Amino acid sequence: TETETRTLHEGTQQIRGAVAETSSVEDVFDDSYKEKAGPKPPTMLVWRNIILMSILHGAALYGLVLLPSASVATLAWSVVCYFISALGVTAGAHRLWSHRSYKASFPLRVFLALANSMAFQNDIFEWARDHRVHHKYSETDADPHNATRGFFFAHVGWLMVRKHPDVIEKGKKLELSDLKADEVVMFQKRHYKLSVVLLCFGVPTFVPWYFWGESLSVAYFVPGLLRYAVMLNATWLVNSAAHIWGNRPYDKTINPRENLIVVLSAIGEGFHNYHHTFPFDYATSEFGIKLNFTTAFINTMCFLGLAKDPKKVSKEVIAARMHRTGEGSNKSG
Ligand code: ST9
Ligand code: ZN
Ligand code: ZN
Repeated sequence: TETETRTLHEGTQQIRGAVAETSSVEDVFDDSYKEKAGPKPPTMLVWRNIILMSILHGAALYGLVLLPSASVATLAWSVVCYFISALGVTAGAHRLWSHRSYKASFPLRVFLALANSMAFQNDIFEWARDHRVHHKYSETDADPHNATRGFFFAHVGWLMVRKHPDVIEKGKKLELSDLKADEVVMFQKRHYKLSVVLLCFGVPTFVPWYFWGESLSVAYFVPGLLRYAVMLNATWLVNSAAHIWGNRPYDKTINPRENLIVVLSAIGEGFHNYHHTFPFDYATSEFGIKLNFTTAFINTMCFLGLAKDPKKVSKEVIAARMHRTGEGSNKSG
C-alpha cells in the first residue's frame, strides 16, 4: 500500500498542477515523513493558557446567563460579530492565506485581516503556518493538533501544552514566502495585540453600548466573550469532531470526515474529508454554496470584482477519486 499512497500523493500534486500551475502552497499530505521512534517527549503544561481558557469559558457561561436580558439589537449584533469573525478565519486565514484557493484584492484582504483580528485565533501568519503543517503532516507528531492524541487534545488541549518538537522542526522548513510578501498579513502580525484588543473585545462591546444603550456588562459578556468562545469552539470542532466522526466519501484512508454539525457551526468548513483530499478547492466542498456561507461570500466577492481565480476541482476528477479511494469504492482498505 505504500506505493499506492505514493501514487495518490502524486495524483493530488498533479491535480493541483492542473488547477493552478503557479501554486507552491505546501498543504498536500507528505507520506515520506515518519514519526521518530522511541518514547514521546513529555507533555509540558502551559498554565497561563489553561487559566486564561478556563476564565474565558467561565465568562462565556456568565454571558449565557445574561442572554435573556440582552436587547434584540444586541443579539443581532452578536450574530453579526460571529459571522464577521468566522469569515476572517474561513475566507481569510484558511481558504485565502493557508491554501491560496482564490485571489483577493487589497480592500478584501484588509477586511479579512480586520475580521481575523476580531476572531483572535493567533495572527494570520502563525495560523496559516500551523495549518499548512496540519495538512502536510496530518495525524502525526508534526501535526499541531494531531487528532490521534484524542478529542480533547485536538479540540483545545494543543493550545495548553508546548508543541511537539517535530511541529516546529517541520514548520520551519515550510515555504511561507507568499505570506511574508503579503503586506496585509505582515501589518496584522506587527500590530496583532492592539488589533485584538480593539476588534475582538473593544468594538463588539462599544457598538451596542454607544448606539442603543445596552448595558456595558451585557455588551461585554454577550457579543464580546460569549460570541468569542462559541466561535472558538466551532473552529476547534473542525479539528476534533470532523477528524473523528462522519463519512469518508472521498478518501477512506485518512481520518478527516464529512460532519454536518461542523458544516453548520463553522459556516461551511465541515466537509473535512473533501477538504483534506482537495485542499486547494476554494469551496472546501463538492457542493458549492450548499450549506456553505463562506463559499457564497467568496462568490459574492468575485461577483463584485474584489476576488478572482477561485480554484475548483472538476466533477470528473472528484468522481474518479471517489471511485478509487472513497468509502464507496470496491477496494478493501
Ligand atoms: C486558536 C487557533 O484558537 C485555532 C486554530 C484552529 C485551526 C482550525 C483548522 C481547521 C480548518 C479550518 C476551519 C476554520 C473554521 C472556522 C469556523 C469559525 C466559526 N512552524 O508557539 P510557540 C516556533 S488560538 C514553525 O510559543 P510552544 C515559533 O515561531 C486561540 N515554527 O511554541 C517560535 O519560534 P521563535 C488564542 C513554529 O512554546 C517557537 O516555535 N491563542 C511553529 O510550544 C515557539 O513557539 C492562544 O490560545 C510552526 N508550526 O507553545 C495561544 N509553531 O522562538 C496559543 C511554533 O523563533 N498559543 N513555531 O519565535 C500558545 O500559547 C503557544 O503557541 C503554545 C505552544 C503554548 C500552544
Ligand atoms: Zn484537518
Ligand atoms: Zn485546510
